[in-house]
Amino acid sequence: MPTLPTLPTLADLPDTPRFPIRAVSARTGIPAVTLRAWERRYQLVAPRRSAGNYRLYSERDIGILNWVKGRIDVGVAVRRAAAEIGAMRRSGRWPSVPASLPGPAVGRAAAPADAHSRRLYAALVAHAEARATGVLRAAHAELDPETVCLRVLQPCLVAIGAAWHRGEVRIATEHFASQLLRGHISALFQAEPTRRNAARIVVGCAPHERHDIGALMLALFLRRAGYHVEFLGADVHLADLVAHARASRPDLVCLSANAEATALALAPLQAQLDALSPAPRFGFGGAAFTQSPALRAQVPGLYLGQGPTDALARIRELLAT
Ligand code: B12
Repeated sequence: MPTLPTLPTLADLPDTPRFPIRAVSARTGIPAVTLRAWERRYQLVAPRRSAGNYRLYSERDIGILNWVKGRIDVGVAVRRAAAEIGAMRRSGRWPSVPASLPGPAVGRAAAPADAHSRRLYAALVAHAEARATGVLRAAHAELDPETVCLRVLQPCLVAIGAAWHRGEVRIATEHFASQLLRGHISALFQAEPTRRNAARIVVGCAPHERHDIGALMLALFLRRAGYHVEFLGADVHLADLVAHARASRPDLVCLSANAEATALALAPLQAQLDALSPAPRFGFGGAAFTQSPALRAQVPGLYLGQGPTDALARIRELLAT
């Protein structure tokens, strides 16, 4: 008699913490608030935490939640389904993976970030706003916000800039795309809770610098990492910033520059901040400093690295001391 292939069980699914609660909610159809309540009441799964203390679920966690949802859908009470899965786990007899379970192990594979980025680009150059927001929604269902920013939005903006430079898209198209994506990141930033008792960071752009999307991404990453972040946007006036720092006493001021001229305008700031008591630290970054490393030595202060991920690591060290 031919041997039947063994069905994979939930224990065969990878247990690496990867997915934020929003992605889990999209993949299971269980609202985030219910996921948190089930965790408290029934300890169905124990998601680990990101550096910013956000829940991260594994493929196996999603499998368990889908299994429980399947039981509820056929009329079993959640408490009972939780007890069933608990007993199976303890005995080591895990249920098999439901054939309909989405995810990389079984069923439809997730679209990689660059596929989302390409779809987003196509929607934006066609000025198809609803399609673009649909792509953003799909990307967030699969990826954490940091990955969406760095691997979906940033490459899309760079591609739009290059197409504008080659004369393939209009200025109006570049403006439409950058405004839509800026608005999207701004909404993510505002949806994050502000933390009153955390270290305070002010983020903005150098004088006359209008490219503020990179700085906004940095502000989002820092807020998600638990800092108290104030975002001032483009073209910050330095004397006014110093007056604001005197009154609001931030621990750190972070400014971004995209071009050499705006980067050099930052040179006097460190000395002006040093005159305050307490004196905030000053960090800078942005495309100008990435493209021209020699500029870093011309601006007193701390170069925070090429992107928000490097900056976050440096800021953690800086503010811990
Ligand atoms: C959108 C856009 C605009 C918008 C900006 C809208 C806004 N609110 O930001 C508008 C229309 C205003 C604009 C204006 C101009 N733009 Co423009 N613009 C762009 C475009 C298409 C996207 C920029 C962007 O958001 N990129 C995505 C972000 C996420 O990338 P980023 O800024 O580099 O940020 C990343 C890192 O640098 C870093 N980072 C950024 N800030 C900080 C800060 C810290 C502390 C740290 C640690 C890290 C960090 O982290 C980010 C994430 O990785 C780019 C194309 C491109 N290649 O980027 C052109 C581009 C930057 N623009 C360009 C130009 C020439 C201009 C103008 C001079 C055009 C003009 N003649 O008017 C003006 C300049 C205005 C000014 N004074 O600043 C050129 C710059 C060429 C150069 N290297 O000098 C580019 C590259 C287009 C091109 N291919 O030629 N622009």
